[in-house]
Amino acid sequence: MRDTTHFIRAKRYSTTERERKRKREKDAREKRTKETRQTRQTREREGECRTRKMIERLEEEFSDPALIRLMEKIASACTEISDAIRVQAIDDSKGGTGSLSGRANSTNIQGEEQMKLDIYSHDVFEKACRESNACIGLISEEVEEYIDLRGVEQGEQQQLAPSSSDQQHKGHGLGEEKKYIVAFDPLDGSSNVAYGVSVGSIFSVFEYNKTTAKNDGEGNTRSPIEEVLKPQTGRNVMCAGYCVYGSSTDLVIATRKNTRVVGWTLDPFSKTYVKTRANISIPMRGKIYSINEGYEHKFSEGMKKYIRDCKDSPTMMARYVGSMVADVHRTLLAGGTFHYPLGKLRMLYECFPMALVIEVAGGISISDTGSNTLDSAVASIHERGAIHLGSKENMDDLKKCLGL
Ligand code: AHM
Ligand code: MG
Repeated sequence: MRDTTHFIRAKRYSTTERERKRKREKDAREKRTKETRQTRQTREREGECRTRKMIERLEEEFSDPALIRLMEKIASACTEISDAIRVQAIDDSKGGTGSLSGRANSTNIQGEEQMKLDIYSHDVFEKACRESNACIGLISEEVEEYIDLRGVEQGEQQQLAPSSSDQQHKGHGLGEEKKYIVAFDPLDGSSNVAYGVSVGSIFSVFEYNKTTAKNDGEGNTRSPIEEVLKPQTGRNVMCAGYCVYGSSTDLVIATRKNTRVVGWTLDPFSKTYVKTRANISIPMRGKIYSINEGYEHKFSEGMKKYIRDCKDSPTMMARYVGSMVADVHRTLLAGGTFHYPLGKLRMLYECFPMALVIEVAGGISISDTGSNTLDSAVASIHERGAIHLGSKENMDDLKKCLGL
């Protein structure tokens, strides 16, 4: 008889091996499913956390639910922009088609070259403001015309699914009157991104008050854009702020009503803005002056004298990042002065918001002629102006030099 013991043993062995393999695969599959489920649950929990308290203790600063919603949306837009800035070089090095690095091969209304990130940031900001259902119109550095949102009041607004954060606030925009106009520079200093230098977003919020808009003196009602551009426009900014994408992402908001400047720092893990500075006041005197001295030959004699005095002073130092948000943020926290006398910076979404932040924090912001920045009249939405801002005592020194 043929000896089949070896064959049977081999068969038994391979059956056991196959079973083991099958079990190994099943275990791995179950492990993967469990991990995926856990990841999804964690993300969902993080998401809930994000919408539940995207900005810590925001309600201490604002009472209007529409404004709270708008600020939450702006904060989340800033998170998105912050993330995009930090990964764009990585995406680009991998040759991704959706890469956000470099030039967009287009120019904005001021004839300045746009970066892909400028356009991306504008889109993110515009979407956020639209989704807040709180805005009647928008003004952006990257778009020539005023963006009128009145037309979508009934149609598009009804179709927008309210987010979970919307649902927490009663009256999530449906039937609620839209009354805010946001002017923004979605990505200030964007040419610095290529070198890993701090950049930022700046915004100011105007309120369109139908009652005051009616009182134009001639029985007409001013349109939202006329209301934004009426005399002493800067005094109509009800709140303003910026987000600096630096070694940390910091959101700073000034409210005229509360006369308070508050700072939040983004926790990159929970994507929550943690209130880190409850009431910022600018030091009375600082040791830093900040200006692009490369243009000194174009400056007034008074400005040249101020720079000379700073250089002669044993305590003064110069710092200039070349991103307004970063230079103003440092000026706000450390004191001193920031200047752009040549009138490059735009009034509605660069000068006014920074002037409000500095003024509410106890500092001063003026034009070249010494008038308070917020008292300036603005005739068009992209109008530019000269600006000097900073600590009271340093600004007094400057005013003396300028003969004011
Ligand atoms: P941008 O809005 O096109 O980025 O330009 C504004 C920036 C400010 O952030 C900064 O203060 C200024 O331009 C720097 O200009 P300069 O390079 O002339 O010093
Ligand atoms: Mg800018």
